[in-house]
Amino acid sequence: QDAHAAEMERTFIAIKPDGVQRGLISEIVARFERKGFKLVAIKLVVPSKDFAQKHYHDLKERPFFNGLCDFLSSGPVLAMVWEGEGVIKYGRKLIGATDPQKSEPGTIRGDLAVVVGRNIIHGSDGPETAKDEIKLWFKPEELNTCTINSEKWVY
Ligand code: RTP
Repeated sequence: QDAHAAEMERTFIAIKPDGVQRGLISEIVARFERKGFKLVAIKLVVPSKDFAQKHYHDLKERPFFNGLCDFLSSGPVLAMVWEGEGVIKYGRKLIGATDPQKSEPGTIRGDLAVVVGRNIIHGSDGPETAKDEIKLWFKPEELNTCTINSEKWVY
């Protein structure tokens, strides 16, 4: 099982301050959990602005970068690592399009958000970003490897 887990795909998912303040943690965590993905790490943190800038470094040329970093550091963020086959791509599917006006009903943003600046959740957009973001937000010892064992029921 450990060898299996070591190869499993992982993604970084964060509920932004708006999602936390609106009481949407359980609703969002439930969607990933029910799908069959495995929770590997979870913590509530208030990121500093400097940390938010690191997280969003790819967007530093965009006009909304400063406001976005102010927003991410404005309150508690629920940082998580989820694991499972195809979790990076499928996690983005569960989340829905960046702009909630364009996200399909049934997706997290489609069902629970209205505007792009308050789209409640972040998910890594590819394997490299996932690796970098997990490393930025979590220490290796914070990543759980053994307590939840749903694999034999999901795969
Ligand atoms: P995320 O990284 O948060 O999962 O979002 P994403 O990949 O779907 O979208 P991305 O283009 O990476 O943008 C990151 C976040 O920036 C905010 N944003 N604001 N026009 C705007 O005001 C604007 N555009 C993007 C959103 O919060 C988006 O999630």
